[in-house]
Amino acid sequence: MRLVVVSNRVTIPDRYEKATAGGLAVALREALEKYGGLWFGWSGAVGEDTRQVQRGNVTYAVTDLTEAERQSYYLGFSNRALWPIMHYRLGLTEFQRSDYMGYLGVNRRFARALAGLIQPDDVIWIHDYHLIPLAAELRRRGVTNRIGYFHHIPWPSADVLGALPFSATLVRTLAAYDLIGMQTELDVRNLIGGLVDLCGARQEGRRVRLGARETLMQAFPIGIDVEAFRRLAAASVRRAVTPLRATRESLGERKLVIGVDRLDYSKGIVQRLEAFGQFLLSHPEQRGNVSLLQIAPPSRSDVPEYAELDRMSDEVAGRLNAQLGEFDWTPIRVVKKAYSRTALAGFYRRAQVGLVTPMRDGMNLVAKEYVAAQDPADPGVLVLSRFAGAAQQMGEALIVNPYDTHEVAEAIRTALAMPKSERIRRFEQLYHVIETTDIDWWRRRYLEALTGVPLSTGAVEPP
Ligand code: GDG
Repeated sequence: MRLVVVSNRVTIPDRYEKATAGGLAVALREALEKYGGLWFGWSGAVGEDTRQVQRGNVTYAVTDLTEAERQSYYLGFSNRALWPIMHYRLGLTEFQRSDYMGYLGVNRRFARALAGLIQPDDVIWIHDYHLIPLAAELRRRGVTNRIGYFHHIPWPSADVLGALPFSATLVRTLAAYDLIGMQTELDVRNLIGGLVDLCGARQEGRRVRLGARETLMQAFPIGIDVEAFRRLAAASVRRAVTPLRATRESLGERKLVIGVDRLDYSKGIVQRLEAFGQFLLSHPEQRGNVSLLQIAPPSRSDVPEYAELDRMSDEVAGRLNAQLGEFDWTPIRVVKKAYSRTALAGFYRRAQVGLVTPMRDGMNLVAKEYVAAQDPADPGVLVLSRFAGAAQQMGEALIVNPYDTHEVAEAIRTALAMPKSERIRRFEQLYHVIETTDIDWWRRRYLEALTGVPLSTGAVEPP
C-alpha cells in the first residue's frame, strides 16, 4: 500500500528541520517514509502555483490558494465558523454564505487535483476540519480507495453544531469516509449523535449507516514523541540554551509557572492570567516568590477575534503587573513569539507548575510535553483543564474548571506547595500514560483500523 496524507497546510521539509518540527508533522512524515507516499495540501502561500517536490520516497504536492480562497475557505468558514462552533463558542461563530461556498470550492478543487494523483492501492488519510467534505468530493470523482478522516479538535453536541447553517449537509458528507477518528469518547458520542439527529443516520454500535454507506467511528487520542521530548529537555539543561540562561539570571531562585499556547481564545489565556492574579491576591505571601511565563506565539492574526484577544491579553497582564508588581519583580510575562522546541523543553523543565487551562481543546499536546520534559527526581505539577481532551487520560494532573478563577488560583497554590513524594507519584503515573499512548501508538492504531475496516461501496451525496 501507499499512504496519501492530506492536510490544510503542508510544509515541505528541508534536510535539517526534523529536530525542530512539531510531533504531528514528524509522525506523519515518518509514516509516509515507511510506506512511501504523497502529502497533499495548501502551500501556505497566496498565488497560483502548484508544485511537487520529491524527498526520498515521499512526494509533497502543494498548491497555492488565491486571496479570495484564503479569505473564504481558510479565514472565513474554517476559522470564523467551524473553529469557534467546534469549540462550543456560538457567540463567536461568524457565518457567511460566501465563505461556505469558498470552503466547498477549495475542497472541490483539492479533490480534482488529488484524484489525478491517486493510485488504486493508496490508503488516504485526511486531517482536520478544513477538509470535512473532501472525501465526498473524491467519491464523486470515482475514487473508491479507503479514506479515513481524523478530527483534531472537539466535536460539539448536535444542538450546538445544528446552529451552523448547512451543518446537516456538511455532516452528511462524512458518510464518504470509511473511518472517522476523534480525540475522545465524548467527541465520538457527539459525532454519532449529530449524524443521527441532523442527518437521520442509523447507529449500530460504533458504525453509522447513512444511505448505502457505513462508517466506523472511534477515539484515537493523539500523543507526542515522549522520548524525543525527554531528551530535548535533558539536553537543554546540560547545554544551558540561551533563553534559559537568561531566565536563570532574571528569575534567580524564584519559582516559575508556565503556559504555552498559540494565541487563541480556545486556550483560556486571559482567564489564566486572571487566575494567576487571583492567586497572588489571595496569597500575598507568595508575591515576589513566583512568576508566570506565558509563551503565546501569534496565530491567525487576520481574524478579528484573534486581534481582540491579543489586545485583551496585553491589557490584563499590564493591569495585573501594575497592580501587583514590584520594582524587582514582574508577576506575569507574556511573550508573543515562538521559541525553538529545545528552548520550550527547557522552559517546561524549569517550571514548577505547568498551567494548561483551555476552555475547550481537542487534546492539548502541551500538557503531554510538560510532563515529558520533567526531571523524574524532582518533577513539576500539571494543572489541567477538564475541558482538554488530555484530561480524559491524565487524571493524575490537578484537574480544574477554567471558568472558575478561584479554583484555578487554589490549584496553583496546591501545586506549588505539593510535597515531593506526591509530585513524583503523580508524575510517574502521568509519564506512564503518555509513554504508552505516544505518537507512534496513535499513528499505528489509526492506520491499523483504517486498513482493516470493511469497505463500503455505496454512493454518497455531494454537499
Ligand atoms: C490542534 C488541537 C490537538 C506552541 N508554542 C510554541 C510551540 N508550540 C507547539 C506546542 C505544541 C503545539 O504547538 C500546540 O499543540 P496543541 O495540541 O497544544 O494545540 P493546537 O495547535 O491547537 O492543535 C489540539 C492538536 O491539534 C493535535 O491533534 O491536541 O487540541 O487544537 O506541540 O509545543 N512550538 C515551538 N515554539 C513555540 O513557541 N517550537
